[in-house]
Amino acid sequence: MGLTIAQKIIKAHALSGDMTVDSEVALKIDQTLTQDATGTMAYLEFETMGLKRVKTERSVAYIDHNTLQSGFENADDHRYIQSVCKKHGIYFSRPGNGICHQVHLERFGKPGKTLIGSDSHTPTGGGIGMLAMGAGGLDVAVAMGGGAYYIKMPKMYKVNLIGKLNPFVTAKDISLEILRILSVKGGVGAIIEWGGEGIRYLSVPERATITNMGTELGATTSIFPSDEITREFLKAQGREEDYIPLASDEDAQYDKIININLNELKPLIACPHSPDNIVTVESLKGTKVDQVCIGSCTNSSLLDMLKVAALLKGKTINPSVSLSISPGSKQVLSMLSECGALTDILASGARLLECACGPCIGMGFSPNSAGVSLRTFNRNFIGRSGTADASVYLVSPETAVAAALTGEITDPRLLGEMPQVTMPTSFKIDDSAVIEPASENEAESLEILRGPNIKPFPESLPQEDTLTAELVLKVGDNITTDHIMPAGAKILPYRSNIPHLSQFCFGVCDTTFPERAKALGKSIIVGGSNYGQGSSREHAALVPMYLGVRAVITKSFARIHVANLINAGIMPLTFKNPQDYDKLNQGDKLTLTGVFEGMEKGEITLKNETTGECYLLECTFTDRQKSILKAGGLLAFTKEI
Ligand code: MIC
Ligand code: SF4
Repeated sequence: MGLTIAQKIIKAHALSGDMTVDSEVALKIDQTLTQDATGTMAYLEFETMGLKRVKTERSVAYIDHNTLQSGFENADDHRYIQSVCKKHGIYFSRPGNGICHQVHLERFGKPGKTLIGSDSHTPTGGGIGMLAMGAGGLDVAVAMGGGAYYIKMPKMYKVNLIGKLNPFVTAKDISLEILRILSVKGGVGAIIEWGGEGIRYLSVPERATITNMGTELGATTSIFPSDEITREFLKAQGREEDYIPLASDEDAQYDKIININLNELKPLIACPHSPDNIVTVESLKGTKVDQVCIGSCTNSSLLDMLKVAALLKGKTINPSVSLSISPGSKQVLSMLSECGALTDILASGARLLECACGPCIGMGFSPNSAGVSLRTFNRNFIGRSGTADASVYLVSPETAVAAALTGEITDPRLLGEMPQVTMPTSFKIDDSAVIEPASENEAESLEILRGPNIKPFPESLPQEDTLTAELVLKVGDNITTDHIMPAGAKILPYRSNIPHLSQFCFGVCDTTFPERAKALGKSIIVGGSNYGQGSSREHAALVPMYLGVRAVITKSFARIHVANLINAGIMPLTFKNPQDYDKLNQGDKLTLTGVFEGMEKGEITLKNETTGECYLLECTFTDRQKSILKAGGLLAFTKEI
């Protein structure tokens, strides 16, 4: 039987396991990336493993999230990460050099290689034909140390693009269309391969917009073939030697095939507060807009910015709109500046922000109260922008410009003729903001620079055979890691200080949670389906662990979060009968008995001591996962072996 692109890469990197759907496969990881908001913790974890050098082909640490530096905390973390990089063989991308996914695509990504990153949008690398996946920081630390990355073998989905996009309809609209079709749960347990004649018209950055937002489908990753377009991009980046061709076999089998007719696609928009809440832009015509943000790892490439500049050229933005532009990298910004496009952007009245995540993660530029913000980003979860009552919509750069010019949601096709914009045949290469690691000899004497905000890794506890604990919090469906562990300018500086961070846990749902959980000592959380979707932040597991959460029982989990829970020693369990969710109430006293035997059987009984009822819970842990839970988390387990 023929293989899909992802199956070929998995086969070439499998250290153990087989490719039957749902069985565990251990993968050799060629490259890793971290960003600063998850990186400090990942490097603290790497340090506890006691290794001298990373064992990957290329590991890069990016500083792009916590660049506001309104106190010493972020600057200290950056200095810490830089010193770890120098000593342990990691490349360090300085603040200002750009957003991890954009820079990685430009300078380091290679078709056919495996990449894991401590950021959920790592699948951006799929745009260049990499098998690129988001993971918790600890999994990235293990991979840096040469350890395998374990995945449940995903199903294979194929999306065929038919025809060609019309002017003002973009790769972002393709991302929104697939979200409309599949929803934020529709990609769970699957890898999405993109193909069909329509991909011939999509450049690597446009492909990367699509693989980037595949994360919002809950997919393990998304991937494009590596073809002549990939070669041209790599050549333009001065690294044609990194090119290899990669395609699926003619007779490859897919579990699902979806066709999207590009000729019929219209500009789309994701409404508050979920990326799959999709309608056409024209249906919201006339909605007043306060703020427009262009950038983020989804839409900050040179191509995106050149289109924005061409559409803004000679025009002035509407007086009621505040427009921000964050180019994805130093390469993008300097090329914009050299060709004069930056001047067109600035002359329109836009505000230039640095090459970083910025408003996407609530790091400044929060909307006004009850404001309407149109963003070219990938997530519009409630509160993420930093303004609790803001309405955030997700759109393409073209739709963003149309709103910035008119002051209201406007179909970009009304802007007239789309100016011709093409990608350059050679990019400006300047890697001076990437600091190389020291040689092994030199590294010996280097010191790690730690600031006072870095607190020790919290202690985790082994799972016991009987767990009696209170149901401390009951939440609904599609709870994101932004609900569990919010981010934003006020909280992000404390990512390496779990005790401080814990005060904000579940703040969006229930501000009394941290205090109540701490007072109980041991507790259980109950959730609906797709619990833990969104960001890869392991803090959404480490903080509950610190607060004494021992198990999370849901209708279903998102992939990265379930791995993070196990790594933190928290038991993720699912209802055998989803209706039992309705029978549990916050405050109920719960008991799990025969946990170890249950782990073997794949079924554990939950007794509700408050009502006297019993329910069956499912758990499909691999032997490795059972040992991790019994040891009290991955770090404890790694120390044991
Ligand atoms: C996000 O987009 O939510 C983030 C911030 O990039 C996160 C990582 C984090 O929480 O640090 C992600 O996507 O994994
Ligand atoms: Fe940064 Fe936003 Fe991309 Fe996350 S989604 S990596 S915060 S730009």
